[in-house]
Amino acid sequence: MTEYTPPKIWTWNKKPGANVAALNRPIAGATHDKELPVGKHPLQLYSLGTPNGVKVTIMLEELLAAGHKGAEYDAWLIKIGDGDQFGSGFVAVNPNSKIPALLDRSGPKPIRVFESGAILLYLAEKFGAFLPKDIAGRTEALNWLFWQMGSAPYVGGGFGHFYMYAPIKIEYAIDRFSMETKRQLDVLDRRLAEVPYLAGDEYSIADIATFPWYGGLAKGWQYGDAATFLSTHEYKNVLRWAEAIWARPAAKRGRMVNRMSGDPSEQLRERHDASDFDTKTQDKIAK
Ligand SMILES: N[C@@H](CCC(=O)N[C@@H](CS)C(=O)NCC(=O)O)C(=O)O
Repeated sequence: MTEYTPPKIWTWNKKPGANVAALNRPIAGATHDKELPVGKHPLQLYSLGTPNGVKVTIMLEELLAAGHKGAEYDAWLIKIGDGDQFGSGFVAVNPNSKIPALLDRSGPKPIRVFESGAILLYLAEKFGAFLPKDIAGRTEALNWLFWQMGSAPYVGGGFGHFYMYAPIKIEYAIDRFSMETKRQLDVLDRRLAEVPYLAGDEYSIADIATFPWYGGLAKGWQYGDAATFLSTHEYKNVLRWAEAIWARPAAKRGRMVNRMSGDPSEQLRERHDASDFDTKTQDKIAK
């Protein structure tokens, strides 16, 4: 374990390479002036194909597949590695400078929505879809939605960070967050042994929020060999549920939007029209 004695007062070490991620700062707000682009559709999404971003694009694709034409959207790419999240236009939509962020321009005044869970709930309420109508079902869906929002940072900021991204491997940190990630997978596995979907019989925003994180982890999509390291094959009910969601065409389309890595045929960097899936993926653009 690396020995470190914290000083009495923490100070920001701005030396190149001193911070874990060069873009991280201990202060909020914009670093530069930059307006956001606006497309033709009512909903403008500013995002990236990470698990938090994919929650929203799966939801939008599910809404469109279910016939909600008002869910047509432009998905713009926010390159967080380049600092796009600190542009003034983006910060006006999300003062927390993180993707995903949504602007609904369908009404008299644009409505901004940030935090992926808030975006899912906003869209579910706006279109009356993917959220059970009865109070018990709705509450159970929200229980799992909020569970996901509170739990995933231990997986991403904890396990994923220390297992994959941190410049040094710290056994204490990897151990602590592996333990917690496996505990969370077991929470899900036990719930999914009782019911097909998190809220019960109905596929809902609770599943849409949870799939890109825990479904992706179980399927081996995240953090190198993390699925082997965490023995995710043990979580049979999570895997069964993940396959049921992955069988949905809207889930496959949603995972392609704003994607910057993986197979070029599965990367649709920006989405402005339903036909873009057939004509604008990276493999087609390269031709
Ligand atoms: N709680 C937020 C988390 C969003 C989040 O962490 N976004 C990451 C990408 S997955 C991000 O934009 N990071 C950029 C940064 O931290 O500067 C949500 O669910 O919307």
